[in-house]
Amino acid sequence: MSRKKALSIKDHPEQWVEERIKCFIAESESNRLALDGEVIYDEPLVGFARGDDPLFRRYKKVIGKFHYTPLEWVKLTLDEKAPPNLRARDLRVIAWVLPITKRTRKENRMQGKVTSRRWAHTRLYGEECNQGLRSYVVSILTEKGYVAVAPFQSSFFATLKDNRVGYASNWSERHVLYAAGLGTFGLSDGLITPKGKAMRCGSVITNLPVKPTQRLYQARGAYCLFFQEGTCTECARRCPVGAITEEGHDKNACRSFVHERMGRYIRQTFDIEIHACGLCQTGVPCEFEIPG
Ligand code: B12
Ligand code: SF4
Ligand code: SF4
Repeated sequence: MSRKKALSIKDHPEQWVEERIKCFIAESESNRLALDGEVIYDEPLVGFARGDDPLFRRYKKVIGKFHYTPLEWVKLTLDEKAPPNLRARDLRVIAWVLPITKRTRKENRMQGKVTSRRWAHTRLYGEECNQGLRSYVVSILTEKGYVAVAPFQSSFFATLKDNRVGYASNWSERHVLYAAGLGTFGLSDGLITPKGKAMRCGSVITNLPVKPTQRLYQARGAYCLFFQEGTCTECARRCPVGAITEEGHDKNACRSFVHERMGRYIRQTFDIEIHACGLCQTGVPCEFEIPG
């Protein structure tokens, strides 16, 4: 990536990482839709959390014991290659938001019952780009001699159905972003960031000593109009299967629509193999900004 040279990793670790993530998204061919060659994501947002942030222990209660801490991820994934005596406080989590472009958001916004072609392509090829970014961040940090693990790419990563919280994973990237100061949860469960909710996200754990990003919120629903004022509920109106109500998000109804009905529809209509929906992420006040 060409804008690389200016900053030194030792003197400016935060800017060094942020610059590289932004360059990857600006320059990588993987950030282009095969449909028409247009970009998939706009400029990313980047944030950092401490490995010993008390939130990671709290997630063991909020999500479940199966949700690993950053230290557990490094030890499990690197095994004997993990530096001896590595402590939670030596670790940081790098997290990013990949905002979905205006054109793709607009196309999904026009839809009422089914997802749009560009949204489905973004789900498929945009996640490939996100995976490429996770690998890229791991490789540039490893090359510089730092520990780097992308839990989503670890053989220990798993999704599951828990008795209490329902569909979940052992590394929830939304919760990681919340810890890294990048956004708060909405009524729909979607994470609302300063670039809105129509986004995908990713994360890498490292021992590069970046300064944690300040969280400009106290409550997990701070950016959602429903949690703040009892108004809005536009995401509930947008959901074609009534999976969002004032009680929250029905993951079973959502998952069966997204994975089964939309999976079939996308295969038959767009000829690609992926499940997607995202109607509750577009045509809502939190689509591309913090509402209010
Ligand atoms: C499993 C999964 C699903 C499941 C369950 C979703 C869910 N709510 O967890 C299903 C199949 C339903 C699903 C659907 C979709 N998904 Co999905 N999914 C995941 C996956 C693989 C794991 C999510 C996870 O671990 N959840 C853990 C559970 C426990 O989270 P939760 O129930 O939402 O958490 C609540 C509680 O923790 C609660 N809470 C209670 N007390 C406290 C206290 C504190 C301090 C905090 C912080 C929170 C908290 O707040 C949370 C919100 O209500 C992630 C990828 C990843 N590894 O993170 C993508 C991910 C969440 N999905 C994503 C997307 C885009 C989608 C879809 C739009 C499909 C699409 N691509 O078109 C829909 C949207 C559904 C919705 N309304 O949000 C994005 C999220 C983007 C965003 N803006 O939020 C992710 C992060 C993928 C990515 N890498 O970008 N998904
Ligand atoms: S659409 Fe409204 S109620 Fe739903 S998450 Fe966004 S701000 Fe909250
Ligand atoms: S992703 Fe689709 S089905 Fe799931 S809650 Fe959002 S609008 Fe409803």
